[in-house]
Amino acid sequence: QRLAFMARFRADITRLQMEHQFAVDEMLTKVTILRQEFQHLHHYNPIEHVVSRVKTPESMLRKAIRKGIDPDLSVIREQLTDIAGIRITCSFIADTYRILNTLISQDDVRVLEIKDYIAHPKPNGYKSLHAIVSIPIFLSTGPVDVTVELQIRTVAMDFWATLEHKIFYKYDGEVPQPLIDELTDAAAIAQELDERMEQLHSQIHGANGVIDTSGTHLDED
Ligand code: 0O2
Repeated sequence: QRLAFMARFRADITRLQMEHQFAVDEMLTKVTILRQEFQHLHHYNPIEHVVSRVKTPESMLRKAIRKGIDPDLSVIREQLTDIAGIRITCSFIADTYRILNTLISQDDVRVLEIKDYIAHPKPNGYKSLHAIVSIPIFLSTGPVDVTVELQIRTVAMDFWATLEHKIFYKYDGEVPQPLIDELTDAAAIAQELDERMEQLHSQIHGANGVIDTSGTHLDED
């Protein structure tokens, strides 16, 4: 009986994982379309790179336990909002908002929550736009709404967050104060870099950051 339960649980969690992978695939298609259309219309690509991942069953269960979520799969599906994650890295701050707004204004994308850590950075200096959205995927049994976490940030924010994440895990969350101070300082430098690059960009491409295609324009490459 226990073995039958385990087999069913494994089958169900694999299905949950698959559904989230389909949702990631749907969102990635949307991002690819935006990227190509933008390039075509404005001769400019606001997206530097995109990464995605779906949590493994082990990682889902670990996070559920850490967050005190009942390890029942229907509860995990509802309360673990980052089983499917997509991180979009943009060149400039204005692009992060532009990409987010374009994605969430699509009819089949339902916004569940937005956290603007760019306007309101975390105390450690972490900056990023986070959106929890729900999109339908169409299975043989009918449509299923699946939650996806979007993280959108600039290259400088991503550089900082990646290093901070490594340091956080290296010290198991107990990062020594001098390192925390260094990181906070580095976050301020990353912000300054973002602002200066954005200013340069608008000087070249106009205030809206998009190349004016009515006249001569600079090639992005
Ligand atoms: P991992 O290993 O990247 O998956 P949540 O833990 O998601 O339920 P929270 O903290 O309210 O709840 O969500 P939030 O603030 O939106 O953060 C979600 C994710 O953003 C994190 O996932 C990280 O990926 C990233 N993040 C948030 N804060 C920081 C930070 O200070 N530094 C870095 N480097 N990344 C951050 P996980 O599951 O915590 O981690």
